Amino acid sequence: MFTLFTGLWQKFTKKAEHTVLILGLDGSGKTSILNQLEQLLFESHSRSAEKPKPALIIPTIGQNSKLVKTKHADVRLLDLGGGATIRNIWKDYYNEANGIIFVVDGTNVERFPEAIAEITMLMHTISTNNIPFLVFFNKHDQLAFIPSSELRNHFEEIRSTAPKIRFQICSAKTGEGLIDGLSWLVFMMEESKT
Ligand SMILES: Nc1nc2c(ncn2[C@@H]2O[C@H](COP(=O)(O)OP(=O)(O)OP(=O)(O)O)[C@@H](O)[C@H]2O)c(=O)[nH]1
Ligand SMILES: [Mg+2]
Repeated sequence: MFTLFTGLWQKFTKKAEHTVLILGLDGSGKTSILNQLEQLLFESHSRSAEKPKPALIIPTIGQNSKLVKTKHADVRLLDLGGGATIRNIWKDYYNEANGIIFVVDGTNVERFPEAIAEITMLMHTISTNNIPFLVFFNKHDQLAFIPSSELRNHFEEIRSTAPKIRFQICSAKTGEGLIDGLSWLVFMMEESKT
């Protein structure tokens, strides 16, 4: 009886855990975003404890994984390498995904077509009708960042193909936009659960 009760109690009180894949071309800033999010959420949860040391950022071969705690859910963030030859591992993780973050380097207009091609392929492979899809336009702190009206022109077609999609300008360097984007994603993942 006691076990049954504690089991039920845990079921109703335990926070949900979601898995989010962080995808995007090499050099777009996925690992930097992962580290900055960890830092920002760590600061908001434990002010007194020692801060984690920022990791040395090198191109990712394979994956980096971190569990971050938000108010409503725990989120396992999986940052997968974006190099052209590593991208074929992405599909091995699609089944685990409750949400997708796709990172675009907002300063690199020459690579927008490549990013759009990867997003289109992703949308054909996984059901983005159910899975919320957050596009981070990263590196807003840089002068070379493409104006938002121009970004919209390039990526508008993608926005119209997925119902649960959000475009978010951000900077992994300053932290701008990261929590807003992640909060939206958690909200959408919680909503899809019910
Ligand atoms: N100024 C600026 N630089 C950034 C930002 N985000 C990432 N960078 C830089 O961009 C470079 C690539 O960043 P990474 O985080 O390694 O990119 P990645 O997407 O993980 O790359 P891969 O692991 O190769 O797929 C690094 O030199 C970062 O310091 C940002 O918001 N602003
Ligand atoms: Mg990386």
